[in-house]
Amino acid sequence: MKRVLTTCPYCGTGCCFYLVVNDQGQLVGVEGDSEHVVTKGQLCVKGWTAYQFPNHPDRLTDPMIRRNGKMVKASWDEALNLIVSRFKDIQEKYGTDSVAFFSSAKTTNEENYLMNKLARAVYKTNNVDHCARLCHASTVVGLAGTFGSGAMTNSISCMDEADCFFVTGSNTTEQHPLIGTRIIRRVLERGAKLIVADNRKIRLAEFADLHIRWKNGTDVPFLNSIMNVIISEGLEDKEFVANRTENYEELKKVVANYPPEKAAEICGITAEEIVQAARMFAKADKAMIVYSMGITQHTHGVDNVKTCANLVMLTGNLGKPGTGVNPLRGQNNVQGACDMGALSNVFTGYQKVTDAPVREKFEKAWGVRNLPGEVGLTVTTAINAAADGKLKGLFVLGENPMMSDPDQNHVREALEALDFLVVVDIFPTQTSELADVILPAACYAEKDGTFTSTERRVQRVRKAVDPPGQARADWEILCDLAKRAGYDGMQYSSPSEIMDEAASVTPIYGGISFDRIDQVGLQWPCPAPDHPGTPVLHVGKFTRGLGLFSPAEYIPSAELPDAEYPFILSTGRSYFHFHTGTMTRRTRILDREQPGPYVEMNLEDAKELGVRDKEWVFVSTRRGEVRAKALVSENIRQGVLFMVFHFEEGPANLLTINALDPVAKIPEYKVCAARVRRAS
Ligand SMILES: Nc1nc2c(c(=O)[nH]1)N[C@H]1C(S)=C(S)[C@@H](COP(=O)(O)OP(=O)(O)OC[C@H]3O[C@@H](n4cnc5c(=O)[nH]c(N)nc54)[C@H](O)[C@@H]3O)O[C@H]1N2
Ligand SMILES: Nc1nc2c(c(=O)[nH]1)N[C@H]1C(S)=C(S)[C@@H](COP(=O)(O)OP(=O)(O)OC[C@H]3O[C@@H](n4cnc5c(=O)[nH]c(N)nc54)[C@H](O)[C@@H]3O)O[C@H]1N2
Ligand code: SF4
Ligand SMILES: [Mo]
Repeated sequence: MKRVLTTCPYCGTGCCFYLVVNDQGQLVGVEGDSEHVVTKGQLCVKGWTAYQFPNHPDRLTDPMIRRNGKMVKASWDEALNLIVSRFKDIQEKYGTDSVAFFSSAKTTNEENYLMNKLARAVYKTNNVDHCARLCHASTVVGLAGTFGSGAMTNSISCMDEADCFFVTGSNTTEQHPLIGTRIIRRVLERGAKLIVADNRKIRLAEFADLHIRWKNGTDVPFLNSIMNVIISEGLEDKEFVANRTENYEELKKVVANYPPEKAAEICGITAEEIVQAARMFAKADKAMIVYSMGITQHTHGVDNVKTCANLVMLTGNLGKPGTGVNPLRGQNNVQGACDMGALSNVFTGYQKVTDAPVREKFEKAWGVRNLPGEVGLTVTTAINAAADGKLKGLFVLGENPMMSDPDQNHVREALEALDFLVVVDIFPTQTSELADVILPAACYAEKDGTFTSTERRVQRVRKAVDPPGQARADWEILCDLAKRAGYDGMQYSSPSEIMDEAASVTPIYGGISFDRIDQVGLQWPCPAPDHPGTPVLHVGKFTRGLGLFSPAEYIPSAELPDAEYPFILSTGRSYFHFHTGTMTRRTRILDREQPGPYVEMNLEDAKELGVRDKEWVFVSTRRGEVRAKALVSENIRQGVLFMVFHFEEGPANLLTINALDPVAKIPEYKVCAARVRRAS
């Protein structure tokens, strides 16, 4: 038996574990890493079972090409040459920006760096993006605007020092289990206060001092009103506001419009709840906000994020342990994919494509001329452009937009309108069904590299076994493709060499190398080889200098309930499955625990519709209709439905609305109007 230390391929918590390999070179188990700095050997059920899916017989093993409408096996030579020639034809016929690249938060930093390089240096387009667009795009924009850096301000271990947690729009125990248990431990063992704002009775709510169940989409008036109370009771941190921030007068003016009585009415709660939350948060010595998709996935997602930042600045909870604005990043490497420039507006380290000196630096480093200076298409706007016939070629590596993007019929229409679609994945997916070329990739257990966790910690991923059949690591595929496209600046002998190059052009990663993170990962910013990494951001000074109060007014969600569609439909995830289910639905234990689509609904609503628990219902919106099992309880607010997007046979994204935040371009997954009827 061999044990290989690596990092979990599921969520952004960043637990590390040993993959156990038998003498036939097969993965047979997982062992916790008791030395791990953050989680000390603990894992959730997805981590414990992460050795199973790589062995699944459905793994892609050969390149495939569509011939006369059918997918047939092909050689790597044929498949890669076809991609090069079709992309060349498309760009010649329709222009440089008629092709786009979707990168992947499932793949390594090194692979995301290469996607950013392939799109920009070889194909001369900024049309490169990834699922952060569907996830924390609002965070990246909102916190960059207020603080100057769009990442989690503090560390996971900081939670052991907090006196008050404000958890909003994060189902922490299910989605970031090892962070959820950490919060519970602090509450139970040290009496830290816990405010949970979620209209579902999530597990954390059982431990909360205050559980607030307002209407989805009303975070801005709720948080503004909390600040209104803090200011009117003189509970703000006057010294912090005076010395570390700007634009306070503007904030005061805006939050003055949200007295508790008025906000309570918009939010569907009591004024008393707002006052209590305000006092609890402001009076704590060290308080932090922990948030996730409930805050970001709205047409006013950036406003939500900025409003969270305002509250934390107002109470002086920044730049020290136990505090901060802590957006929990979702995918195992979504932080890293952003850091490595898989975003349509920035190169690595958030260096803007619109800055001429930045472009010059990358032109020199990559040995190319004329890097494009206009912001490219995002995952969401690329799909729209394809539907409009403006985007003709799409290269999707490690994403499944058919199941994860909003409004599935629209996505299908868009992908079918393309001239040429390439999918690189480890399994066949709903997206690869529409592809012209499919390339088989090695999974996390079959390659070397690094992932960056939610707390900005760069950690090693190590090869434990060989990939199945002809499958190759994404980085090898990308290098081969670049060479065939006539670019000789993308040849590497190992991922370590790729990281060295990425570090040399990325100040926040400047001191990171495989040698340094061999045993313990480092947290960026880590600008130099002797820098110890940075557990807490904005100590003494914000990245942008002063913190910028950025007040926002309430803007209602794009589609609200009416007589025809009387419910708010909200979507998200569950403990046992991950996203579009490609990996967890191929893991026995997980699939057994949760075998199919369901919709959570309130008991009173169910009574009125004559729906019983576990009965099949149809949920419909203006976009489509889905069959799911009703889960009836008091765990969800009346008038609200909740569905997960894991199941192909009941795809929540057939129902969701393609409405975007105007700046972040993130979809409104958390609110649309729906109705329910019995299926029999
Ligand atoms: N098991 C598992 N773990 C995962 C994932 C997975 O698919 N499965 N995915 C990973 C990824 S990529 C991500 S981004 C994270 C996401 O992690 P979370 O954001 O924690 O998960 P969600 O279920 O999307 O939504 C969180 C909560 O937001 C609440 N909510 C809905 N509407 C609103 C609103 O208007 N305002 C507020 N404040 N809250 C609202 C919902 O009731 C829900 O409980 O999880 C990561 N971890
Ligand atoms: N309705 C609704 N929709 C949502 C959300 C929501 O809350 N509600 N949340 C959104 C969020 S936060 C996110 S992050 C997105 C996620 O959206 P996606 O990223 O599209 O979803 P995943 O299922 O994680 O897709 C990852 C793909 O990568 C493949 N893969 C895994 N490892 C590798 C590898 O090493 N190499 C390659 N090449 N492929 C690999 C997997 O098989 C899978 O097909 O979904 C979004 N969609
Ligand atoms: S908490 Fe996240 S990183 Fe840790 S084992 Fe579970 S899925 Fe993996
Ligand atoms: Mo996400």
